[in-house]
Amino acid sequence: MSESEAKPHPRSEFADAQVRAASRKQTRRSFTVAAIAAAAGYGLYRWIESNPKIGMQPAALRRAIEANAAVSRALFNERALAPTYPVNLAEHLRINGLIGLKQAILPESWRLQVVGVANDTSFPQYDSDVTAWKYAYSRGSESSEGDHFTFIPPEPVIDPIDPVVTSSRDPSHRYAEAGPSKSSASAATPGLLLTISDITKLPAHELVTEFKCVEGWSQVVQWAGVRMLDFLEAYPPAKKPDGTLPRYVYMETPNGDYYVGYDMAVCRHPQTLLVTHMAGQPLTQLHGAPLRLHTPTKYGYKQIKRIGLIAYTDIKPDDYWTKLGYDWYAGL
Ligand SMILES: Nc1nc2c(c(=O)[nH]1)N[C@H]1C(S)=C(S)[C@@H](COP(=O)(O)O)O[C@H]1N2
Ligand SMILES: [Mo]
Repeated sequence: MSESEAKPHPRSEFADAQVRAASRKQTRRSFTVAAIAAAAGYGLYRWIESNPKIGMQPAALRRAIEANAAVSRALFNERALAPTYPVNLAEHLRINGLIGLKQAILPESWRLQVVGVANDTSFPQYDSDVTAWKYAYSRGSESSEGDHFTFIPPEPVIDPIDPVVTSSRDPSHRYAEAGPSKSSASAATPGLLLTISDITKLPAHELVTEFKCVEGWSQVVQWAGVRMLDFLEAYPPAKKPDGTLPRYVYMETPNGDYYVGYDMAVCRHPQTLLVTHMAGQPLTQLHGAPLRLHTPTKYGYKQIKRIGLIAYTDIKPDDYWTKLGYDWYAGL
């Protein structure tokens, strides 16, 4: 990590050029806004990069993030696009954060539970209790979870001969540091159980963006999948009795260990993807197979790997890292 800090990043120059080109098209007023916000964001980024030892905890960093989030919320239209990059600048994303990925999941056992869809009973994928779905995991050693700091363990090997079928809440299960989510779907929640092909039949999209972790590293990554916007159109949220739409989207891993809450606006952002492929390859287990979320508008901790549940809700959802003191918005 340290050697890459010293090098000038070709992608920074590219981003600068892109920002300049985009800015010329904007009005003078929005140019000023973008420039102020970019300066604020760059300042924070430099501060993080120059900090010799960033863990997930320093209070100063947390305050800076909160201030930055307030600035970006005040200045940025939620739809402002993040810079994209030529694919030749894409790197291999490191593995970071294994909460909810303890055991390899058997891909054919994966379903996406979707809660809060309009007219859900009219879908062939309707199920009267999506929480009863049983995911299958491979037997084998557990990777050390709870250690959020960067380490690259070997990919767990799936043993197709001897799978262990567990419910999503097996009794031996112990929660990671932040504890259980308050926003998990309770038993007997109706909804849809989608297969991966229900998702990949939506229009395919590719995106090369910068992925930024709050710990102070970033990488340019080539993502492919479907837009969350298209998912929301295919499986639209039910309106509330007053005719308005729920304001939030909640997502969690199949075992409920990792969970993230999003504003509906973030999910409607055209660069928010439900990702199935990285660097032209299907996602690996530790990168969140078969489905993860990417949004270049938020830090990495808002980009959940191995999504098991998507729920539309009007109650601000629980969020793993927010419980441990991080900003809920995590905006960039
Ligand atoms: N299920 C799950 N998703 C997660 C995490 C995690 O621990 N578990 N960590 C988050 C954080 S902090 C980061 S930086 C990215 C890392 O993604 P990567 O391992 O593919 O680099 O995943 C995010 N999504
Ligand atoms: Mo992260």
